[in-house]
Amino acid sequence: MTHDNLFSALRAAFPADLTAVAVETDEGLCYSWQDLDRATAMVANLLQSLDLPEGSRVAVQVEKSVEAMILYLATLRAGYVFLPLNTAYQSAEIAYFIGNAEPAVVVCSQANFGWVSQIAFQAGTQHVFTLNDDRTGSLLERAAQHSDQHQAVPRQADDLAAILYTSGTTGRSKGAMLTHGNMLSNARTLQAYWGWKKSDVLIHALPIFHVHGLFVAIHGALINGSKMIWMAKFDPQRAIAQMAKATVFMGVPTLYVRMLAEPSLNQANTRHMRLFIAGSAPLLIETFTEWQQRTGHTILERYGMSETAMLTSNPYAADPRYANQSERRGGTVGFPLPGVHLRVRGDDGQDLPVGEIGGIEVQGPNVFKGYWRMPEKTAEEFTADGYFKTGDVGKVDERGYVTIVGRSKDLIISGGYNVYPAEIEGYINDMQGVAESAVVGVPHPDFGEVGVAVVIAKPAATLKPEAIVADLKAKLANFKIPKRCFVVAELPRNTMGKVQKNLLREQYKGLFLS
Ligand code: MCA
Ligand code: AMP
Repeated sequence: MTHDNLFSALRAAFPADLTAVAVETDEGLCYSWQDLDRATAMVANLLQSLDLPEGSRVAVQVEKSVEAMILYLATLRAGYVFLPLNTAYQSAEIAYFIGNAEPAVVVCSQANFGWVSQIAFQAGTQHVFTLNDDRTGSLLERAAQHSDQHQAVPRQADDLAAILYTSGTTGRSKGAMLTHGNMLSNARTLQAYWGWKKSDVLIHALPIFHVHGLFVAIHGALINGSKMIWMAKFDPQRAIAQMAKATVFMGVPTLYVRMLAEPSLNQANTRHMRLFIAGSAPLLIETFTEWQQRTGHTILERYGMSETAMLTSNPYAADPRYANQSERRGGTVGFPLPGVHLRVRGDDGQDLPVGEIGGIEVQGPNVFKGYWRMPEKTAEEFTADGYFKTGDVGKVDERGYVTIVGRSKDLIISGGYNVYPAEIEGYINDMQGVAESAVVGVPHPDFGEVGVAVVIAKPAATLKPEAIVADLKAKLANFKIPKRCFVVAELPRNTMGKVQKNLLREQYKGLFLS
């Protein structure tokens, strides 16, 4: 059934006038709807010509570009499984993802072809293409030899469309398996809930290797037949300048903090805008309020995960399910989206009454299928009655608004990217002379939260914090590097001998605040 292919649903929403502009880059390059249709057909035909086994993964680590989005859409169109990888990931990280996912196709930049192809071929990948951010590379050269007509490969709602790796508090990263049905249902729900209009124009300013930029933003615009203004890299001044011709903006809180630092952010320059959406990390109430004062717009905060796409949202308009409330309440993530069941449970597994804090569990058509080749991990994260345990801690108030108050998972969210202390500690603990380490998140004015490493040396060993940081930089994505490192004599422990990270967070909480 072709209509269950997510691409087919997005394609069906293209406007009748295919010559209209679908994507305009902030450098002034325009792509029509027809361009998207033809280019995705050519890349889909190229992928299909490779005779890949059913369910093959296409792993992609390339800079943000419209062509990278086309590759994503073409992968859906050809019925394969898209696996996006953050461009900050270095060789050890990429080796793990490729080794674990065993993609049939890998696409990387020309600059990284040497080391990426070596990893890929060792993992059994048969095809490695290049795609650069200036519309060059072997992928496009090869695709140009294929037809610009293509019939989307039939897919069932339950078929895999993408795998998104998300790190774990313990052990290695897990690949969250998202289906065509997961993403299509979420896109349709958000289209209605956020009141998308035919005339909307989205400023696309986020990276396209995570849920926010790849799914929420791209699906949101395409399923509505709306134009996107495409920013290869977020720049606060340029984003504000684009608002005169746009209506919707999506960003992680750091983007809002950075735009607030620009004198050009005012009511006049944002008058054309209809909706500002924030998510991926907690939006400080100060940011929410200041934005309201400066622009007259109330940011709509929503909450989601790689495993579930979007789960809750503040209302855009009156929500009949919640006494027609339309207030976007700062500090909350709003109501469960239509179709999403959300409950808060205590440690004993019992539902908690209104206002009480516990673990957030969710169920809905958007909730993923499980972790790639990890049935035990998947089983651990679901309750017997099929709810997914988010690892977020929160409450629901008497009006139905959900507030996230913390996380039971040991996770730092820095500028919208997830950093797992356990991963960083593992690398530090392997360094010569290190006895033990603890990485904690502390408040940061720009990134919201950043990591700080606290390290103990082995007896008689001398450790230099700069050397530890330099060593980490050589191995890990840059956003994971602790912003400060301290070598100390001991770590605070409870009576069970467990490191008390809450005390470390308290001790270092003022490091970046003036
Ligand atoms: C960059 N740096 C960071 C981060 N980004 N440090 C900590 N956290 C970060 N997020 C550091 C780099 O390591 C580098 O340090 C220096 O900043 C400059 O790097 P550059 O790449 O030039 O930074 P930037 O362009 O200013 O990037 C900041 C950014 C970016 C625009 C806020 O991080 C970003 O686009 N974040 C959005 C992430 C996102 O899309 N998340 C959605 C996940 P040095 O010079 O020392 O090396 S999806 C999700 O969470 C769920 C499902 C949801 O609900 O949406
Ligand atoms: P990821 O693993 O990148 O999918 O990150 C998902 C996590 O981001 C969630 O489990 C939350 O902890 C966090 N998150 C997403 N949106 C929000 C939000 N609006 N407020 C607080 N935390 C959020």
